[in-house]
Amino acid sequence: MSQKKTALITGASSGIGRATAMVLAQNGFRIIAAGRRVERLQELVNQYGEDTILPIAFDVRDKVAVQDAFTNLPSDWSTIDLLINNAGNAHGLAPIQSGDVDDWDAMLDINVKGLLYVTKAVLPGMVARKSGHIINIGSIAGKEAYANGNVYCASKFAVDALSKAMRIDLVQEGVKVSEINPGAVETEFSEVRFKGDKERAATVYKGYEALQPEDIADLIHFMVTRPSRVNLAEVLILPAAQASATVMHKQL
Ligand code: NDP
Ligand code: 8X3
Repeated sequence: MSQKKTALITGASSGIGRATAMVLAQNGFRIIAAGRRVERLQELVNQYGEDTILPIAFDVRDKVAVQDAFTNLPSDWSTIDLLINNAGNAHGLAPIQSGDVDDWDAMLDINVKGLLYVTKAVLPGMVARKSGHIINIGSIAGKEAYANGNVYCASKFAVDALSKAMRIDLVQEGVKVSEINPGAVETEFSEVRFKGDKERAATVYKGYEALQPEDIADLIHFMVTRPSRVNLAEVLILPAAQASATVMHKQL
């Protein structure tokens, strides 16, 4: 049995999740890398080896597929020490009166219900062992609503509420719950939000230095390597040029 800690990272095929998989793999963790794009997950296996990366594919919206993926984990990967609930995206940026209900469904189903399904599958082992750490990736959008952000903000406010509530419920079970709330991070996030419009996505990160996914990965590595008595419960991490959800010092 491996002495290394095992981290399950959702959304490991891109952006923050992928960078976190890489930083933790480089620092002695084994990673269960989850996402839908298996070819992206396979790249991690090619880079770090199959003893270090186990790719698993499921859509977090599919609660049966999520549960099956965990039930069918190889036995030497079934002890999960660290869960990073990262999979998520914004879909669209529109006033509530003209929002697309399919976009609303996607954001609530992925960012909120998907996080719950994965957590539900992983928690029994952590509770039985009285040990574990869950890190939820929220957002500054879960702290401040902004124009046209409506349902995405609501989904991240829900992540904020769930993180606080999970911390309360799980404190007596020996499971730590932490939340990271990033400002603007340059990933595929805006490409997804603007449905593949790369030009529009690029404007989000123009005129200032956005956070890079590695900045969040480094923070996660710091958080998970503190002494067991320490829980960095909630961290707001912004680009130096960002002061709030909407105040950005841009030099265009
Ligand atoms: P990316 O678009 O680069 O990555 C999103 C990840 O989520 C991908 O790996 C994607 O994998 C996965 N994902 C999306 N939908 C599903 C699904 N239905 N089932 C399984 N996996 C899914 O964006 P980021 O890295 O920026 O986003 C990661 C998290 O960080 C999100 O929760 C986001 O809300 C949050 N965040 C991002 C910020 C930013 O400015 N970028 C700021 C604050 C928070 P695949 O498509 O392969 O399934
Ligand atoms: C992503 C950051 O400000 O675009 O959560 O909502 S923001």
